[in-house]
Amino acid sequence: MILYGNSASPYVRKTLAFAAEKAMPLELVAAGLGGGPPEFKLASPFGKMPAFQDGDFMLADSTAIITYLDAVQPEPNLIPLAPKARAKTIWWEEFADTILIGCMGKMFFNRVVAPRFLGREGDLAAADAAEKNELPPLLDYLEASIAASGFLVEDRLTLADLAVASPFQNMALIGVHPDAARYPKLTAFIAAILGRPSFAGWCEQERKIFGVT
Ligand SMILES: N[C@@H](CCC(=O)N[C@@H](CS)C(=O)NCC(=O)O)C(=O)O
Repeated sequence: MILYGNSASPYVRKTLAFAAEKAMPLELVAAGLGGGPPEFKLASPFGKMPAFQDGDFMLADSTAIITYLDAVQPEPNLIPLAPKARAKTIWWEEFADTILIGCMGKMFFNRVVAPRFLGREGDLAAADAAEKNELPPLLDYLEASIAASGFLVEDRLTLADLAVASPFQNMALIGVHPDAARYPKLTAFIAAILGRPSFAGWCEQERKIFGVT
């Protein structure tokens, strides 16, 4: 099975971590931002990463890909089966993919992606406004939601944790860290989830590429 993209995308990283937690072999082939082999363009009609290939089956979108991986290999379970926990897990993935990444993306895109990879200036005022105004309520919400167990749903690792933790690696790459004094549960959550073997190797590789110590 092939995943097309770059682990620096929070959607790609989440998908890689999901597969790794299930010990499913996934080969990462570089693609995105206009690059990538013809198969990437076939699998992702609008050029967004990640895209996916399993034989002649092609698919785009991290949530769609994760749905496929989960159906192919249900164990270990990462999307709970109990109705309320299952629905909450999907809520957290949606929160991460749209609200949290929507905010983080303004910082990451304008401070790093635009100047470094697209050769144009980013909108630094938009990045600063997102960090100052949009981010704090999201961090407050997460701090109030993480259970004493350190997980978001069912007091165990689920897709919810993988989806929410992933964009915090992008924030770390641009030096944005939640204040540990104000957000102790969130700080511990981020360290624990991104420190798992399913994430740690990718995070380490990205730190080297982005020159973060
Ligand atoms: N809903 C999609 C979002 C994918 C997405 O927006 N990927 C970004 C990178 S983080 C991308 O490929 N952007 C390039 C573009 O929009 O052309 C998913 O979950 O996979």
